[in-house]
Amino acid sequence: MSASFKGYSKRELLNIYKVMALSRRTDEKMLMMLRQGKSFFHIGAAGHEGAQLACAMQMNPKLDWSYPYYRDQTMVLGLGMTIEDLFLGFLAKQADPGSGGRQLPQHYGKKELNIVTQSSPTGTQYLQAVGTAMAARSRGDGALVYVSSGEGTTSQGEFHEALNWASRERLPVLFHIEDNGYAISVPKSSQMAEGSVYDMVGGYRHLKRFETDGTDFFEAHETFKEAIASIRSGNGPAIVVSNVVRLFPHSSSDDHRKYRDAEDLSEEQKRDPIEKFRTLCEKEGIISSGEFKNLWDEAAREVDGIADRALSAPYPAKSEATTHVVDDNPKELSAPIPASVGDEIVIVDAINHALHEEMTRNKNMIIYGQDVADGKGGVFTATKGLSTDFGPDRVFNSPLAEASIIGTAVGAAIAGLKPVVEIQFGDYIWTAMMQLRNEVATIRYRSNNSFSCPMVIRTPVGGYIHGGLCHSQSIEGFFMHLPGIHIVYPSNAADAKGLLKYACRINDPVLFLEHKGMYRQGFAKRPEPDENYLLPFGQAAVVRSGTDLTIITYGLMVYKSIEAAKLLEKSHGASIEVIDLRTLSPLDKVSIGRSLLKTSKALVVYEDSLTAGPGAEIAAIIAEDYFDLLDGPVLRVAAKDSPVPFNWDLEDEVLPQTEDIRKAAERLLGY
Ligand SMILES: Cc1ncc(C[n+]2csc(CCOP(=O)(O)OP(=O)(O)O)c2C)c(N)n1
Ligand SMILES: [Mg+2]
Repeated sequence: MSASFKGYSKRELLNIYKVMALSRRTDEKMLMMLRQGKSFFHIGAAGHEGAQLACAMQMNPKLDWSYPYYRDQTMVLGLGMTIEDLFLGFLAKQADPGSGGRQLPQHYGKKELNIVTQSSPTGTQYLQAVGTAMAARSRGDGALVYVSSGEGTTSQGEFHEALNWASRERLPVLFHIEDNGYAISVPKSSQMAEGSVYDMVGGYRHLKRFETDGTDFFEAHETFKEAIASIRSGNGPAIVVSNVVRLFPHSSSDDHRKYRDAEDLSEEQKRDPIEKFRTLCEKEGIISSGEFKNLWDEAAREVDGIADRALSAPYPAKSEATTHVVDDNPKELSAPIPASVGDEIVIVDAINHALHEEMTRNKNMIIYGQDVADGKGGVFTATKGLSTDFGPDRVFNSPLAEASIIGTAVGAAIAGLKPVVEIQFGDYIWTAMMQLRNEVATIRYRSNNSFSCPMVIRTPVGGYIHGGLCHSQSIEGFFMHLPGIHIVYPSNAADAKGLLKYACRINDPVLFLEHKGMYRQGFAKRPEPDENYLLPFGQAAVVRSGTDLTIITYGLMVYKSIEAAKLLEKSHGASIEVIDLRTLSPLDKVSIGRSLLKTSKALVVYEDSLTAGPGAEIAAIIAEDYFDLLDGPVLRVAAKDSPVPFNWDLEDEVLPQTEDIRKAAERLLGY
């Protein structure tokens, strides 16, 4: 009997077997508990254990980061999560380290092990891993970043965007594709041209490619050793395609007999990685079948005991259902009155100066987006001079891919950088919508406050510039519906500076909307506040006071509303108050109420299209909270429910005009 096999001592081999057995026994136990109605979802690792453990054993969770997908149970066990952690998550208990019971089971996360909170969309993890690798490189700490998915997920565009970015910058990312041949019921042949993911990604320069039999622990271990060594020696990213088997249906909601025949299923069983490992060791004579049997049974007993303890752990309190949507305890940051002011500046320069000051102050801040670097300095010159002053490591052009910009910013923010990124036009933010809706907005909530992704997303919006359908959009209505992201929309240079600096300092994501038609307008010029000026969110400004009617508005509509108010003062002697909301989330309801106490009449004016737009929400708030104050209906003036056309006469028809506001206010004054 040999004392070692393939370089592993007997004790090491037994440990490897034990972890794989614990993982499999956990899958089995969870499925049984599911049938007993103790939880509602399970997605198993059975068949993937060998490749996962082979990788995890060679990572350093104190230094390295990982973005494991839902099938990576043996991976996270190998990194140091406990069986108890897994059951607390499965049973949605308060002490679940991933999410405190907020997320579905098998959505891993554990701060102490650098296992980053995972969500459900297939593929969003890839760009985040790239962003974390950017942060690791900027720190120079030698960390590598693991990210994984199944083979089906490699059809997602974000997978390819991540490979493109990582290989272009030679970032230390380990891509692990666990190819089990199916994406739920869809076979690989319906995902890609014949061959393997290995072949498909052959065009990315600087990407080291490996393919391995992931059901053979020993082979996979050798493969990962080579891949990890290559990354650690600074060669850039590597991809390992592990050919594995999916021994259970896709999840507890699936029955694979509907789409896989009996022969296919029994062939898969022959490649069970745990059985393979056992047979190899037994054949070698290093471990006896009795010893394996003992370990297998012991694993079941251990899992049973842990599951029982987890069952009696407390659930989260109902009162906690909506905590941590945003930072519940933000630090006091306020200098709402400028200590001094300088020359008058336009909005785009106020933004540029705010960025400059914050970059000087915060060494972790980085700026990127399309065309942001000098000579161009942004298509509207908002970032002019910044790459020259702060260097290409901190201010740089991104590839032309919005999901890449937001996805990498998530990963960079999670790892401690402060990304302040630009989406060149709000009209093109939609390619990043999955990242925004299911990642940026939910990371704090879903991780039960363990992770957050404080970042600023600046983007020009709005019309009146003959920009046609895709350079005129107002996007705030979509985002006001989204808990977890602050929305800022300044109307003048002083506010723009104070609000942007505040956005750069807080611990939450901020969508910072800049009306491109106002960037250089004289009417939005203001004396420049000093560098300590911070304008906190949720504080509307009364920009014109009055007693007969309140116009609630923001952005460019502030000026059209003031014009309309002046016209009605002249024609009717009306005294109209105009409130500039300045931020749409949070929304300053108190200032609206205070004004209605005087005027009893509310007109909401916004550039976004009418239906289900910001005005719908504001009107509903007024109806709910201030109905008793009202002396007339709440009216709205907004863009028509139409795309914004290029032809300037048509554009004028669609977008709200001073005359529309004047008419609506006149009607309301008649009540
Ligand atoms: C963006 C998105 N689309 C669809 C789904 C539903 N879904 C969850 S897993 C899955 C299949 C993934 O297959 P694969 O990447 O091969 O991984 P496997 O489950 O086989 O390990 C699908 C379609 C999802 N979660 N996210
Ligand atoms: Mg698959």
